[in-house]
Amino acid sequence: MADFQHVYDTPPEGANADWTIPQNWEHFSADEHRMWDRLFARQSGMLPGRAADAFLRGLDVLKLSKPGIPDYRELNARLNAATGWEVVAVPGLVPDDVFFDHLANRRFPAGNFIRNPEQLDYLQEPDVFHDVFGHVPMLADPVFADYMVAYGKGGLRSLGFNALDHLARLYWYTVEFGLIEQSDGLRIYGAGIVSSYAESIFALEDPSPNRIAFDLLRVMRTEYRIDDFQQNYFVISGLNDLLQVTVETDFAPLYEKLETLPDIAIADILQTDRVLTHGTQKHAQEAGR
Ligand code: HBI
Ligand code: FE
Repeated sequence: MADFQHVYDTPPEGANADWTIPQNWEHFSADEHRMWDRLFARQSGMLPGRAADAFLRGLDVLKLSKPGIPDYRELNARLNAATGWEVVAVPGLVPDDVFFDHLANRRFPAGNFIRNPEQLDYLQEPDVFHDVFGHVPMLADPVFADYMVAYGKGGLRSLGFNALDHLARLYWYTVEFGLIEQSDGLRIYGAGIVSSYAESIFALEDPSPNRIAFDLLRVMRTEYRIDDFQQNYFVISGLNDLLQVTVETDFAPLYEKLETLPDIAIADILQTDRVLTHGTQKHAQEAGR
């Protein structure tokens, strides 16, 4: 985390105790709005046939095709009407407990800055495009919106079990890098994929990664990296499954069991996995990883 520009261990100047700040939409420059439009045009043009139906519906319901960085006063009126959620501006990454508390209360924290042209394809910190284009459309889906609340509540509980790293993997392999099986094929619902041009193609079409059926315990054992494409993608068969498993599971015994089980490396396949596509791991080998 050290090399992030926007990480704070106490609320920065002007921020509230929960790290929120005014979006101050008027402060965005024409260049920053143009950067949003450039990213939006590139992504929205390539997502039909790749993004999950729920994601595409969310883009439409929230009218995110309107040019420029969305003004949360307008965006939240629509989002609130859809699922009771709202987007709140934050300066950057916030502490886990603050983050979970926002999610548990139907508030999605969005980084109040946008990447510069050199960071077009990747930046490690979530900017407003990653957060609002990547995450917010799915929050307009009632089932996914309830999953995110359940996740936030689970996150707060996980802190008491010192089980954050296991729970963070669930977030990583669903909310950030999740795939879903639709009747018309595999689709993307994870924000980290859907906001990335290259990874949207890699995750669905490249022969390199493994694509494995989602299993809660298996995912919570699986390590991840934040600086490269994933080598394992986990596939749910429906948003309801994700919500059910999160709401119905008693995580306390799960955390105890996880303590006795070894982690799984990022590209490994287990005998018990239901493998949808067995990857070549070409991407990993080429890069000498
Ligand atoms: N803070 N603003 C912000 N956005 C995130 O996505 C975020 C965060 N803090 C912690 C965090 N994500 C992850 O550790 C989650 O797995 C909890
Ligand atoms: Fe994210």
